[in-house]
Amino acid sequence: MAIQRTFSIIKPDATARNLTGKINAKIEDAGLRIIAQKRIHMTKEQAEGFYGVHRERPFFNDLVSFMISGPVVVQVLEGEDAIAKYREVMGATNPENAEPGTIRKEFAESIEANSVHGSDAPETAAQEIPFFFSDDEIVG
Ligand code: RTP
Ligand code: MG
Repeated sequence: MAIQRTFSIIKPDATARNLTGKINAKIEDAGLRIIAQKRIHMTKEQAEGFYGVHRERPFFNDLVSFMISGPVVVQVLEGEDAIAKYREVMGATNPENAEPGTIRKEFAESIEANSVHGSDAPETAAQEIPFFFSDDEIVG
């Protein structure tokens, strides 16, 4: 399996509970390297653009409101099979269905306030990384 990059967000529910370090430990323990990271407060326009694929979904407005409700930490992760590996470390979207030991099982509050985002495919990662990072902010 090739070395890949994936895009991650530590969501407002997690930053509010001061969980950035604990989540980063799970990422690093899985063998993924944090090669870019910054704490930002997303604008409404950024959140709407980032989640544009979900525009028609019933939860879109709530999701945008949630993502701008507090600071987030955006990251680029690098490692072997990073996209699928991070999805595994995250656990299922709904924490009730997440495997023990995953970030969402341990930390998520609900299907919406589920602590982390991770790209779901190479094409998604290739769009999401430059949405928040310029090349010189990523140090592999
Ligand atoms: P993410 O994009 O954040 O990594 O999560 P995901 O792939 O596991 O889930 P996705 O289907 O892409 O949904 C994006 C985010 O929208 C919120 N959501 N709310 N209220 C609901 O039924 C509902 N469903 C999804 C979650 O924050 C989810 O992560
Ligand atoms: Mg998704």
